[in-house]
Amino acid sequence: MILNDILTIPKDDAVAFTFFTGYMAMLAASIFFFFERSRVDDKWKLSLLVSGLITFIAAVHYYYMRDYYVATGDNPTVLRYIDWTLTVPLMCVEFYLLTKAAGAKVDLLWKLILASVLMLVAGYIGEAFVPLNADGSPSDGATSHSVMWGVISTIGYIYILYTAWFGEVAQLAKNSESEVVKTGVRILAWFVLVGWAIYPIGYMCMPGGWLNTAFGWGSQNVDLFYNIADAINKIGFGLVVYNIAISSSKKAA
Ligand SMILES: *C/C=C(C)/C=C/C=C(C)/C=C/C1=C(C)CCCC1(C)C
Repeated sequence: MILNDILTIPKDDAVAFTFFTGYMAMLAASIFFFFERSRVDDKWKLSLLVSGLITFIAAVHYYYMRDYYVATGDNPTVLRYIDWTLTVPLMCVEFYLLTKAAGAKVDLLWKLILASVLMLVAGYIGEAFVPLNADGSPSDGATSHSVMWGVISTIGYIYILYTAWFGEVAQLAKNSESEVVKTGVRILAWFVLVGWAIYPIGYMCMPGGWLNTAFGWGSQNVDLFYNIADAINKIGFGLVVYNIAISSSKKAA
């Protein structure tokens, strides 16, 4: 059944294309991070393991989301948010591990995780429970529902953004003795500012969303944006951490 569906992907289905390439890229990245662990100093091994876990967890979810999408043509919203609920907190762990040597405490990690849970739970309610008519078109309350939950979600996002740019993470990185950590954390903060901002664009493509009503961007574009953003953020984020680890490892020099 699945084989049959794969063979019948329409040539012009960009969303299906990003699901397939996204899956393979996540898997390849995981293998890369797991193998490269042996090349970095011991203190970096956990960071690389977490990078590999982020892309591996995503790969498993892409495997299912891909087939779900090809079989139904619908947004795999539940799988998407399960994936994010596991991977975004792990990205918070990366920030914590990088700034730990400069004095980061576990409560920094918990604050970041709480903010990401707020961001994701609100986003999930906004997407999964948007009021629709029987034919899938947005019903009366759809726009206000998605705007309200989108705004609540953005509060969590802004908290993380603030922490990475000006708050505790930024301060700790500034005090770090390592130049590599300083610039690395700054690059990760750019990922949070630019790469993560792609997700709300996808969110606004759902029925009743601004890009959907104003520009007619169909709801399949939700996944197009999410897939592109995931590739940039999960693999890119991991590569930055990898670069920090390799550059500051004596072994690799
Ligand atoms: C690997 C997955 C990542 C880095 C996912 C990040 C997701 C976001 C930054 C989502 C943000 C959202 C908003 C800021 C408002 C609208 C709802 C969301 C959940 C799409």
